[in-house]
Amino acid sequence: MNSVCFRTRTLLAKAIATALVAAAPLAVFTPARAVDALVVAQSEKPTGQGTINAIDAAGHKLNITHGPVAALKWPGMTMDFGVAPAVDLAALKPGSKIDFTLTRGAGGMYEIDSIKQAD
Ligand SMILES: [Cu+2]
Repeated sequence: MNSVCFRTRTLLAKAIATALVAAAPLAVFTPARAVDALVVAQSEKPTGQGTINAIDAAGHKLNITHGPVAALKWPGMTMDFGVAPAVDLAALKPGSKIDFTLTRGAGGMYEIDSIKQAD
């Protein structure tokens, strides 16, 4: 092996090593993983805590004074929420403190889709 050939091989080896190091971080952000991360983010429901002021059983709605909903950048407020049909309102009472999750209903408005009594 002459010295020119040795030098070429050394440079080639260095180039391959550099390319592998450069490619490694990119492998973490393949399109497939980016899509996975997006799906996970979308499946995490906004959560809130509040106190029930009034229950509209016929309209399947609650009036709640809730704290900030960080995921939606909502401040605390008092408001009416539609409640998904699967949620049983019979066990709830005005004054109950609740943890709830939100999902976008058919009309695009957020509605409560799960309730857990917090007291
Ligand atoms: Cu609100």
